[in-house]
Amino acid sequence: MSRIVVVSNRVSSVATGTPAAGGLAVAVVDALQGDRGLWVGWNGEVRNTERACEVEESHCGAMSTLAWPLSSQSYAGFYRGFANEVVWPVFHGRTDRMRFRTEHFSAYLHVNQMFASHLAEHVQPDDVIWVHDYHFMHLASYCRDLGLNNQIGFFLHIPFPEPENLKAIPVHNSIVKALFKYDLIGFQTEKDQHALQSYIQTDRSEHTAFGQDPVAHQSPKMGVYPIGIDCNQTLSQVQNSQKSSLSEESVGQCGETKTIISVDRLDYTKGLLERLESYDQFLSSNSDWQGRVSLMQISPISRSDVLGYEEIRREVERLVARVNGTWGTPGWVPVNYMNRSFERAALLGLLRASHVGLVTSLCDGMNLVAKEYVMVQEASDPGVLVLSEFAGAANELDVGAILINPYDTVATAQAIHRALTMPLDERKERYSAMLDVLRQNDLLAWKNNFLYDLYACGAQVIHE
Ligand code: ADQ
Repeated sequence: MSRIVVVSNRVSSVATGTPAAGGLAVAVVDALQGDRGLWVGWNGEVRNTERACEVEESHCGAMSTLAWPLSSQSYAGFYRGFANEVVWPVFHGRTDRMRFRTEHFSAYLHVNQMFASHLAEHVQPDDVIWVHDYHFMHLASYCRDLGLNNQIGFFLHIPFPEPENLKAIPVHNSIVKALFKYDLIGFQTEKDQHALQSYIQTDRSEHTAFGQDPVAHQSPKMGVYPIGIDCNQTLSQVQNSQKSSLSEESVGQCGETKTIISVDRLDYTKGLLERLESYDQFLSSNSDWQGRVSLMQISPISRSDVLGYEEIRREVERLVARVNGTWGTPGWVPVNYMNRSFERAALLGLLRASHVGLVTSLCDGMNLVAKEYVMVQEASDPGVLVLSEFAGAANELDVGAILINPYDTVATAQAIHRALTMPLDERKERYSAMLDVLRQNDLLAWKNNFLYDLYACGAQVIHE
């Protein structure tokens, strides 16, 4: 029987059972519960050398996992260098943050090639390979070189950049050519798919090197598969959190206080600075809310050794201190700022107990926190989602969220006020419209739609 073989950068959080504070890890764990298959990736360790014998095998439900360490050279070039100092910023529209170095790209290729070799050893001919995210854009290409003829699909969890941004990466041709070796490329939104298609069109019409390459004329199948959440599991997890008193203790310390919650990795794409400025603006223009509202900002530290992340952390800390210093009183802390990871049930409990969910991403593939916030609300008294129009989730949750442009701090402050004062009937109406969407486009739909298309598209293709 054919298995699903999943490739993603990290598998360690599953194997060790530590809570994952990243969308991909959370989604992949939830999506594959109960599936028979294999999950391969980096175990999160960095060693001096890379040896094939260091592959660790373990089990996660019905899935087996295979994970291995990276050498310090691969970690620096592949992970920190090309993946997170080139692809991540450029794909999120931040070409100004790109630091391209040829040796980092070589390390990226090396790691993709190494993953392909591991796959070649472990996959069976009828396995279907599902590759996740921007760390592995060249993986199918190396798999084909090694003679793997399996169907291989790629899902991009982050946005795809507009052609003018993509072209800032000196090796953009190589990236797109490599993507063409997949049978199926999946995106979060139409806009992302359109961005790749317009790159291809522009390139063909300009007759550049890539446009003249025959491979460019055999486009792989592409599709839009907005990632969702496992609605029932999320609800049952939040029921567990109600058994603990964490949410009641932490949210709404005294009866009259309302809580705004924001949960995101400490990353410059999430609009943390803009959010804090907006909250500051809100407190400044709504003095009657001073002492009656608090912002719970949960931001696990992420990629602290990647360029720019220490800087954003310092900036966030400075702004939190400024807002608390300006508005705080002996009995009231305006921003409750935490860097820790939470058990899933506890985190969902905090989301449920908060009156407003505030998502201000400047650019975001989807943003699962927005979906989780809506899913766990109490139907009889739901909170309000204030959502950046630049998060992929806005394409679906526009039916009920208050959409904002996070750069417009005055309008965001007004949206916060509107959310805090929204009448119950309107809150219920908005919540129920969003709930319908979440149930329709849930995690199972995402997985099934992608795999259905992957099985369907590659069956008769023989890769030379
Ligand atoms: P992320 O950028 O990590 O994901 P997001 O989609 O919001 O962003 O997912 C974060 C996940 O981690 C959520 O499930 C959240 O509950 C969890 N989490 C966050 N902070 C946590 C904490 N302190 N403790 C425990 N859990 C925490 C990437 C892309 C997104 C895309 C996802 C999925 O950047 O755009 O939506 O992948 O495709």
